[in-house]
Amino acid sequence: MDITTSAQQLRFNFLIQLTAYVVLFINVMQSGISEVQGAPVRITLQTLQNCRNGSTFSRTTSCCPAPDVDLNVPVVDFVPKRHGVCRVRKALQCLSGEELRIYTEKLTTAYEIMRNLPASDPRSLMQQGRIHCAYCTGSFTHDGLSAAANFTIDIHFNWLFLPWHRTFVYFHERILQKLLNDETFSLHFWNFDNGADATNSTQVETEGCFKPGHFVPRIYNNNSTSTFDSNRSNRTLVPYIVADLSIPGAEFFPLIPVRVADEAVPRNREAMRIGMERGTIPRDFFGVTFKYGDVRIVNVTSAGSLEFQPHSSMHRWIGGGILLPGTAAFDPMFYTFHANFDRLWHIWMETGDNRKLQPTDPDWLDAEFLFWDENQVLRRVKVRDTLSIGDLGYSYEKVNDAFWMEGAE
Ligand SMILES: [Cu+2]
Repeated sequence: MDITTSAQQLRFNFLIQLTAYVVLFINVMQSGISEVQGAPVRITLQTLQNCRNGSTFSRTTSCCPAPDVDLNVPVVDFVPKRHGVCRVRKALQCLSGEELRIYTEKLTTAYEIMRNLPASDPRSLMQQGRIHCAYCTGSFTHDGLSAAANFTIDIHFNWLFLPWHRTFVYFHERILQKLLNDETFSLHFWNFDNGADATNSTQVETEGCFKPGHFVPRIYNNNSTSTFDSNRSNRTLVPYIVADLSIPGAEFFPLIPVRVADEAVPRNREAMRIGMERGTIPRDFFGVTFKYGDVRIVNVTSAGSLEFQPHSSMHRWIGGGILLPGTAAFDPMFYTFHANFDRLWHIWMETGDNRKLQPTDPDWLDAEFLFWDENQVLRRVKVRDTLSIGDLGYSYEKVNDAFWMEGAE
């Protein structure tokens, strides 16, 4: 490259940078962002009423509440049940005998009822799927700001991911309980991170469940029951294929290779170690901040370590409807696999001094969402109310958590 070309290149780079600053300045002036920074995200009735079509991977989505869902209703503050009976969410692969028979019957009955509720009922599977879709396709806009300028809200790729999904699964579980008229019912979890061979485990004699959980739970794979969804990828139908927790983006298309267990298990162990790393600042595990007045983030590298991987990988591996945020929560499998991410967040918090790295910023603690409860009452939930699963009335069965931590620092 000669000197003239270098000088031209420098001028060109300078002009590009100058243009970017001018565009940024205009955006800031138009949005009034300087006045609104430093406030928590708030989903209000107004946010719901201003819901609009969103988009995911260039496809338009229509996920706003159905027109006959009444949005002129009182909103009731959510208070965690601090003294309720503590239920245990168990590892699906460890249910057997009569317990498995009863659980299968309850789970499939609940989803059958949920699928058959009218579309106007926010507890229907259709509306449950739409709620997740609306929260992750830019359908909601920060109150008072412009959707056209991209001031829309996403609960992925930022610090809202963990608390929002915990609360979503929590209310989904309460709805299942109500449909069954059984307050003791728990949404058991897909323990996909557990690739341990029980016979090799040093902990086999201690309390807990040590069976490998990295296969698709059979209870969700019976095509004659309500927990099945024919949209999933074909690989989920093949018995005893190990789920892949570390699919690089480059393998997204056209086909994700099927890895044999000998290859998949060590890869998964490594993916879990990285996903569950302590990190050094809150951003590492929880993701970047997202506050009122921020433009929507759609960049996976902004996610916390657990969301980045294995979460995104699992969405790709299951595939079909679960591949895309707009359609993921129409499949009952979404809720059991997200229960496991909820459990992993809980385990992370209980490990060493990780708890010190949980954000203390009031803009995270006071961020608030709206969810319909089991009685179709709209509940306002703040992030600070979701931070203890004990307060929410459940715990997780102990499984071979140490499997993927073995050998870690
Ligand atoms: Cu997800």
